[in-house]
Amino acid sequence: MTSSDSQTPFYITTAISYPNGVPHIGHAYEAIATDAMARFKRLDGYDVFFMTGTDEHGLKMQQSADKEGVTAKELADRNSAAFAQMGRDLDISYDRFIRTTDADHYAAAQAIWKRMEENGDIYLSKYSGWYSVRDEAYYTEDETEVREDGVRYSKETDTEVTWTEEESYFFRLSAYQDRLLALYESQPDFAAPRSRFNEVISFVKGGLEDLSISRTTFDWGVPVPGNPDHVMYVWVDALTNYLTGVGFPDTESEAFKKYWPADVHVIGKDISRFHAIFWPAFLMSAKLELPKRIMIHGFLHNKGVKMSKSLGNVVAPKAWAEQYGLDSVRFFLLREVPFGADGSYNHDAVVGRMNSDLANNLGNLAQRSLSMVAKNCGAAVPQPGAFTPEDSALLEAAGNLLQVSREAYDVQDFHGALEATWKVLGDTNAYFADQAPWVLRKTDVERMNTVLYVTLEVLRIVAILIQPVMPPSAGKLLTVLGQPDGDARLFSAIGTPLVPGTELPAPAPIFPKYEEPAE
Ligand code: ME8
Repeated sequence: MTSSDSQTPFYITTAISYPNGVPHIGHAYEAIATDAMARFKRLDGYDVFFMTGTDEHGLKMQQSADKEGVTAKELADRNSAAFAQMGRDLDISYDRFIRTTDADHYAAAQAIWKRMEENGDIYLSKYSGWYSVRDEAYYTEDETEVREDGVRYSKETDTEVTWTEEESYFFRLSAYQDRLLALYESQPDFAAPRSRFNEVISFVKGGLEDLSISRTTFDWGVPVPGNPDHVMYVWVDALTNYLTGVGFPDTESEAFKKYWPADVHVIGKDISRFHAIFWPAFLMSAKLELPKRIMIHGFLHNKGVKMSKSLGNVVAPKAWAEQYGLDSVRFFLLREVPFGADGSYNHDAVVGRMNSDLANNLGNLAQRSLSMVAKNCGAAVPQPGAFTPEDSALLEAAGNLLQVSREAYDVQDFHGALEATWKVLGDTNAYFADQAPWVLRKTDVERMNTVLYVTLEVLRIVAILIQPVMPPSAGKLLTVLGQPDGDARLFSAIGTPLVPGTELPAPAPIFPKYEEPAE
């Protein structure tokens, strides 16, 4: 492995979740996708810093705590622990789990505030408007409507709004419209996918109003520097977590110099405006560099229906992983839904992917080829003869998967990377059936050895490349292919083919078929 000094840094984050409840599959989806991206870059030789965590301030947290009769901090402690536990349950390889109640985060949030103030972008005034506690956001009159139940809602998010008036500090967001549009123009990949980025751009083109960035009606937040009657609007504090994690306000710290600006913030579609409009404006005002990319994923729905507590269809990530196996769930989420689009999960779809893609196309191919090698080749990688055009084409296609996967992961197209990988596996299954090494065993042993060698070599490359998605299962496959932990499993090893004669352990099935539990 190269030393960390010579590795290119890569800083990736998830959104930080509100711990007013426990995590659900939507949170798990974001964590798993971001984890796959982080693992991919680590295996590709980058010095990765991956951060996730919880967003603990704001009125919503305070109100949830009031309902339960606990303090906001008690509620945050309990549920933040549940989010951290979800990370462990799902094999999420984060480097820091940040909490916005961490002491270093208060310092960072106050520091960015002061920088924005020094730049002349913060002023004190009065605010009145329709406030949604659920969204922690104000809406204009025409962004809301009164529905049949007599209650006023945000049209976009269907959450209840109430008329709120308070003294408030404002951020001069209106002054950033042109600079934001220039940013979007010069960096067409600043946010993705394009369709969601376009929504952001048209919103900004429609004109930006100054943003109310402090609250006086409750005190669960970061105090405004110099005016403790105010706490910061939770989104100012929350977005700043991305800076806290890498040492801000110490812009001379090693972590900050190495990892800022972030390479990717992975977030859901409901918070694209906060990340693609407010966040770059705050950073411009604070004279800090902007993140390179905002990757906006879609929402995951249960059988196509929005998850909600009242419908009782919220799935706990841990129970889901226990039912199908964690790696199957991780694979399903990244293979099934193009990242960026909305997706749906249901039992049959998960079982379908498990049984066809994993158990059949991958597991069965590995099991059949490796058992033949165990029986007929002295339990060692066979010595191939000369390669036929079919052999070479397959080996070349497998070798190309590294570049194909890199290009796909660079735009968080996990689905595309896996699709290309399974295309090669499909071709290898067809090749295996066509070459029929079990027949060659009696007619042409050298050719049998070559076919088995080519098959194992494809499996080795595939196993290395799917480690980010299914770390333990891919690891087990590499073990039965005689590839020890460490350098042999890095992407840099892809170009070094299997060495004939390498001893192989007894093959073990890795991707079992899903069996419906007995009634
Ligand atoms: O928005 N499918 O927190 P959060 C997919 N604290 N993703 C989903 C989802 C679903 N059904 N439901 C939620 C917040 N998410 C803020 C973020 S960042 C500085 C502050 C995603 O707990 C959602 O889009 O409501 C967001 O990216 C993340 O889960 C946390 O959502």
